[in-house]
Amino acid sequence: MKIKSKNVTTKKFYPLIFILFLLGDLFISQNVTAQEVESDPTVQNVMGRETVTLDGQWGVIIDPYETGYYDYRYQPSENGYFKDQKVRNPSDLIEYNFDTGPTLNVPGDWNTQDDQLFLYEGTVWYKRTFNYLPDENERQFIYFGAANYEAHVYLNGELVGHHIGGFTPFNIEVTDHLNDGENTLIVKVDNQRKREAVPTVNTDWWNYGGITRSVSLITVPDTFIEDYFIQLDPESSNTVKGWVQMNGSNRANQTLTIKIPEANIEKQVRTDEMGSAEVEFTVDLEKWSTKNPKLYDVILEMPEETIEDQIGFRTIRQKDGEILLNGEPIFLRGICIHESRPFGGGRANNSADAEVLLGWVKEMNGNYVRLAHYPHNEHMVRMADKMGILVWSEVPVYWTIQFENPEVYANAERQMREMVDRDHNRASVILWSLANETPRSEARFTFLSNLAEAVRELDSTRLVTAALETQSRVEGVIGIHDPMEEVVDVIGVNSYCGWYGNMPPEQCSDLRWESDSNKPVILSEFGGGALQGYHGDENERWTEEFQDAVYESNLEMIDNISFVRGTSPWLLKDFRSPRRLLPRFQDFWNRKGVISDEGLKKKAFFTIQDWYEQKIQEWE
Ligand code: GCB
Repeated sequence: MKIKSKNVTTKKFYPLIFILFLLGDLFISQNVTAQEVESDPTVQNVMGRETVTLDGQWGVIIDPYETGYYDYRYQPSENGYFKDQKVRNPSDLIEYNFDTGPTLNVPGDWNTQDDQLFLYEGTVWYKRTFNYLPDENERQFIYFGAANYEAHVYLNGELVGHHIGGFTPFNIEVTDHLNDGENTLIVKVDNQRKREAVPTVNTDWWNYGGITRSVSLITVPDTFIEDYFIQLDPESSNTVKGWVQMNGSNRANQTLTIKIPEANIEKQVRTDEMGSAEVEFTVDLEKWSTKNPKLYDVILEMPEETIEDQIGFRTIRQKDGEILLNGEPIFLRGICIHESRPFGGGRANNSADAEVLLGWVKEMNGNYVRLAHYPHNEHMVRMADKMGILVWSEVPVYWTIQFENPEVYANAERQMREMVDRDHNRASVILWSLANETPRSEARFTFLSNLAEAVRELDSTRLVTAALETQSRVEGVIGIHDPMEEVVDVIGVNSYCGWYGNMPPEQCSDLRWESDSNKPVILSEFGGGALQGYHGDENERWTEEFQDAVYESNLEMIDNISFVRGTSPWLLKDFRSPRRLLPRFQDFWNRKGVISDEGLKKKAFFTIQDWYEQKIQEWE
């Protein structure tokens, strides 16, 4: 196991604002203002910290022309025009008022909160005030679980941070920006699709906009534990390895104690000049597994701060075509999930949603989920830790993004880093996925190989995968031939026999598969659509019977593929998609769920459940 402590990033914001100030018009005319303002390194385990929630009703302004950001010459305003009215400059716009306008709930997508916003893509400004009395020896960060897609954050009339990427957390240090008493927080959220974005303009899911996950104000001591990575060494099941990263003026030469009381562990580490300390100790812990999702209380203690987390310890490896959980071969009995609420549309964003969604996976006899096609909220992975469900987590490198564009790569890598940083202590997460169904080219190979290298640098305890497309079919034999096989640890393949293409469902079971590689393969997507409650002949599309026939035949086909070590059919629940236009059957829903948008099970749910029961008999 390669241990590398987190890169220590310096806060880039203050110097930039200063440069902006000096360069004035010149800088603005180059239109690089907020694009350069980064958020701070993310604080680990926000759920285990002292926080004040900023969730609830926020005042909003729907601003399709970005009037609060660009003036009439289309020049951006560094601090936005929709300021806290108390600090408004005379030149600022006056034709707005948050307080007499509509409100939206945070966390929440705007599309399902207001009919007029159902198809809206653009800017919405959010505002809320909060009272706070900062303590001199403490530091504060505003934390966003996620905002889709681009966020500019203004506190008391000043731009304090900027973030790109709709599914990963970010936080901004606001210690020097908070007022004693009332504070005004304004966020510009923009979900316009862009060719150079990750994901790009073309996706098969709804572009839900807004502050989709919780917001909170985190308070930490002047020097605090910013992040830690505490996992089992995959090569040695009784060695705990990792690192701790401190942040603050006293981060060097700090002594920190790591305790696992239930295992009588109490180890001290000392930070280096950069505030990092390596962790390594030997201990015989009860292993986390799908049958026994044992979590230990892990406590990190230093004089000013104590943090508690619940961590499971397990190893995950691949060898000779097998996926090995704690050294034992395992078959992943899974399903794909979009981050949609269990009942109805809109984004899921809380622990109750996670419990229902993952509860269905358990009911289906599953032990694994593919969280498609972007990082889901933290409740999902925490719940998966508790329930003993293995997780495939991925970044939205989806279909045809601009592989040759270095900025696109930097964006994808940053999203990958934010995903790994948040979840690197979760036992449930075993697979980091680089991409979904990306077309083969040299540029794509370089892009994905670099992403794989980056993720392995961040975390060498988990496996790397990607969902590839099947590449050939010759005389009834499907071949997996993709240069990415060399790069990933586990090969994911999406294949829609019986749904897309001309082959009728019943013929899928006759297909044979071959793979160039001896790595384990997961059938990461397969299936078909049905309108729940619509019954008929199994040859009639959109009936539950047709969907079920697709499954029956595909599952028989999979039984004949010797190298498959997991399946995640597409998918648990119907989800909103602007690409799904067929009236009556789709009406903007992708109907490939085995559970309807209202949470009702279709026939295929039970077919998969039975097949997974067989897999349990075969593998356990
Ligand atoms: C796929 C994609 C998935 C789509 C699905 C479909 O291959 O990976 O995002 O939603 O097919 O329903 O066509």
